[in-house]
Amino acid sequence: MTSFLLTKVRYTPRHRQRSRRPPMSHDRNMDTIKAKLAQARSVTVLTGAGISADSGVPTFRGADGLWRNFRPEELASPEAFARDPRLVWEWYNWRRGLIATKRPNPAHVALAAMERRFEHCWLITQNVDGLHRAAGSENVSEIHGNIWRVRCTGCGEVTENREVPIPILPHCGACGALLRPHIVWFGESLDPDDLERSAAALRSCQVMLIIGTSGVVYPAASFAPIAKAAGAFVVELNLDPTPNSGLVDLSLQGRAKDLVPRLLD
Ligand code: BV8
Ligand code: ZN
Repeated sequence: MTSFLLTKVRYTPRHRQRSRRPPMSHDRNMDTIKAKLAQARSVTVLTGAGISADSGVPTFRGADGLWRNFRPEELASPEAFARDPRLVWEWYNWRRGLIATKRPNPAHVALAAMERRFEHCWLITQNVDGLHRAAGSENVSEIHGNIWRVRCTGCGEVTENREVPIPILPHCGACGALLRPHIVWFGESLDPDDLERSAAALRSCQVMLIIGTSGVVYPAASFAPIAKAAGAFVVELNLDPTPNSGLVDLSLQGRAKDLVPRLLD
């Protein structure tokens, strides 16, 4: 019944907007982006939680971003960990349990393929879920860390840990001190090498793709202007408009899993 109705609706101009068929400008914009990519030797990509939403990973600012009514910023901070490390570890344990069941979606997979298609292609992600590497991307800067790594608060040793569940309040095998997630928390600086590598990729690309990020967390939120100032053609692919939408060359609204693979066909 529904599908028939839709088919019918598709052909009356007044209802066209509601039909799933993207507006003509959408296709024309997609062709423009593909033409820019066809001329590019170096492409830089910035991703956020939106690219993993189609894999079922909650975003930060979406309705599903809250945990026990705590805003992520309240838990992802050194102050929160000092105040109540058990609570913070319970939150990360919950996210690890959730992410462990998730797989890369067509957007992650398309970006891994894109890496092989360009002379230079660097992917800067704000996500700690590890899904880009799981999809086969290698040229990746995980600027906010990775949820499958832990760091000792005593000797600083960083180790891979994929235990689900992880014992709440895990301790270091070497020195016995408390372990913390090897993740960049609010108020903490990013790894200087990651910043260096990201800046080089932003300054040397002909095309920058910004995918699935609300563009409110710094320094990642300052990356698009850097690429733009260096002459790159900057494209935003996002479900909703963002503060970036006004400064990029082209902003397409839609789901990453639908839009990103189309860049390669
Ligand atoms: C620092 C790890 C030095 C934790 C994270 C300048 C101005 C103002 C504030 C600051 C500033 N400089 C520094 C700050 C402070 C702070 C900051 O930016 N605060 C914000 C809130 C204003 N920055 C820092 O503290 C950084 N450190 O700068 O150190 C310093 C320190 C103090 C003061 C000066 C300098 C460290 C920031 C890193 C924090 N750690 N993550 C963890 O994951 O557990 S940030 C975390 O939040 C994520 O990694 C990500 O970066 C951010 C969430 O944003 P998004 O990923 O974009 O997700 P969001 O849900 O918001 O949006 C999703 C988007 O996707 C939406 O637009 C939606 O429409 C779209 N979408 C949804 N579904 C889909 C989709 N799109 C496509 N397809 C779909 N299916
Ligand atoms: Zn230790």
